[in-house]
This record gives sequence, structure tokens and C-alpha cells, in this order.
Amino acid sequence: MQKSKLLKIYKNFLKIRLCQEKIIDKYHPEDKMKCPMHLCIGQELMPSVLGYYLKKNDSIFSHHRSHGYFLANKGSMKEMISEFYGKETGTNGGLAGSQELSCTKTNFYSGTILSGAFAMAVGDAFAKISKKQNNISVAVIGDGGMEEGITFEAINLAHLMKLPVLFVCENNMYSTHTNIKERSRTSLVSDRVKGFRIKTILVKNQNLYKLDHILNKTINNMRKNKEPVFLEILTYRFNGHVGPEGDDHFNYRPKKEINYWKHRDPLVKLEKLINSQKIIKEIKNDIIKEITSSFNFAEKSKLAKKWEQFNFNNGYSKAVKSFYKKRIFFSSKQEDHKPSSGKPY
Ligand SMILES: Cc1ncc(C[n+]2csc(CCOP(=O)(O)OP(=O)(O)O)c2C)c(N)n1
Repeated sequence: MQKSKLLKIYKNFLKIRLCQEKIIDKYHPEDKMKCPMHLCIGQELMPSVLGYYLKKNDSIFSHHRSHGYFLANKGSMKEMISEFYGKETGTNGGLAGSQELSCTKTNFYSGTILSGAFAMAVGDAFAKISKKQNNISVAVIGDGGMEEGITFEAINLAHLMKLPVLFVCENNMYSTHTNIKERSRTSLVSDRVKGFRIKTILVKNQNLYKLDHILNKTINNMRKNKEPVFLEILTYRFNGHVGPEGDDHFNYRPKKEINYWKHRDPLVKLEKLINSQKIIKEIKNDIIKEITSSFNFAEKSKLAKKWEQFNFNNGYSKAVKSFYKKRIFFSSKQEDHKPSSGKPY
């Protein structure tokens, strides 16, 4: 791999990792950020490599675990952090937060409704074809999202209409706290998609070279031949499902499995390939500067006006209290839950 490409991918990766680590550090006890966080630490490889190949008018429709795709696709970190603080300088004026983070300037859209990304990318790709644009739409969801019927409608239509959509499934084996083996007999979601005869690709072991080779070839080909492709990458989130608080005290993931993936952190491999402490330090310092100035910018920005309409001590808390009073309590006994065997796939 060319050194310049390797460095670009490493910068994308490190920016995503360090920015999210900072979010964890700052979240509590400050409690100034206004939204929950679906962090993607552990899952940075796909957005980092993809970011290298996307062009200006390509679009990304991402699931709720979106920070990596936003940052790797030239999203402004200061606007993203401001968004989390509910500030009017945020990507969406401080009202969308992490789960709905979107940015028309970079054609980036994310959302909390599982698998909506697949359907929206189909419409977007259709618009691109109609306008004779030579661009692609990328749609990203998780393995849990593959259990929504709309994914198969979207894949079928994109295939039938020859639309340039790169469907990506980040298979991290868990839908919230439930292992894929407890949800389906097909642990590899690409097996389920093959019946549509769409081109399917499986990337195991967070393999940088394989992923780079595949994305290079696939995206070039999609621009020329206007065909959708389905790519499944096996990956793992290092943090809890939604945080920044961890959730491994629920014992839904075996320690062996967590260690297996952490020992194969792609960041370690990337740094070995760069093989220069000096270069790594320089890149790290630049990223830390960007992170510091992004948080300063966010903290100094004005709170979005709309937030002032919510009186948290009054109407809102009354509504929340009455909801909790009425709601049905479900048993959350952890002994009912069987952790998986620990063998990944
Ligand atoms: C249509 C819909 N159903 C259910 C949910 C609740 N929900 C939010 S995240 C999640 C699990 C998602 O798992 P996965 O798609 O594998 O993504 P991951 O969180 O592992 O990245 C669920 C069920 C939702 N947001 N939307």
C-alpha cells in the first residue's frame, strides 16, 4: 500500500478513536452533552478506508453508530461536537444529537430508525442516476438492522433497477445485548442476501489490505457499471451498546470474546505498518489539537434557542415522571440471559 494512502487511513482512524475517547472523558461528570452516544470504538476500520475512496457528491446514509462515517467523510468535528452539546453551531442546529447527526454539505445522513439507511440510499441512488451523476450512495447498518424486512426490499429494488448503492453491514454480532446466534441460524448476514444474486462480499478479521483492495475495486466498478454491491464486515464494538457508560457488567459478552477482538485492534496493525514513532506522534498531536479546539468551540457556542423552550424542571420532568409511573416494568434478571460460547463465528 502506498505510504500516502496508509497515512490518510491512519489519520481517519485515529481521529475517530481519539475523538470518541474524548467524548467519554468529557461526558460525565460534566453532563453537558444533550444526547446518548452510540460509540464506534473498535469499528473504525470500515469508515476509515471508505473515507479514502468517497468523492464530493457521493452520499452516506448511516445507522445510529455514525460518528466514524461522519468524520471520515470530511464532516466538521467542531460542528459535530457542538451538535452533541445542543449548540446552535451544531451540524443540525443542536437539535438532532448523535443519533440523527446529518450534514447536507457533505451528503451525510444518519438516523435512529433501524435500516432506514438502506431504503433512503436506494432513493438517493435513483436520483443520482436520473440526474446522470457519476456518484454512489453508501448505506451502513448493523447485523440487528438486517432483521428488518425493509433491508430486503431495498436490496431487491437496487438490484432490479441497477442502482449504484454500496450496502454495508457492520456485523458486530450483537443487537443491543443479544448475540446473533440467539436471533438467527445464519450468523453471516451476507448468506441471507446471496439469494438476490447481488454481488456479496465478506471481510473477516478486520483485514486492512483486503478491505482496501475490495473497496478500491468495488467502488470504481460501481461508478462505471451502476450495480449495487453488498459488503459484510465482521467487526466488534469495544464499548457498551449505548453510552458512554459500559454495559459488560451485564455479562452478555464472554470476556474471552472481548479479549479476542481487543487483541486484534486494527489500530495496532496500522501503527506497526507506519513504523515511525515520529510520524505517529506528529499525527496524534495534530488530531489532539483539532479535538481540543472542537470542544472549546462547542462549549463557547450558544445553546440552541429551541432548548430554552424546554423547562426541564417543570413540564418536561412532569411528563417523564408520569410516564415512569405508568410504565410496565419488565424483568431484567441477568441469569435468564445465556452468553454466547465466546467463539467468534
Ligand atoms: C425500527 C427500529 N426497531 C428497533 C429499534 C431499537 N434499537 C436501537 S439500536 C438496536 C440494536 C441495533 O443493533 P445493530 O443493528 O446490530 O447495530 P449495533 O447497535 O450493533 O451497531 C435496536 C433494536 C430502532 N431504533 N429502530
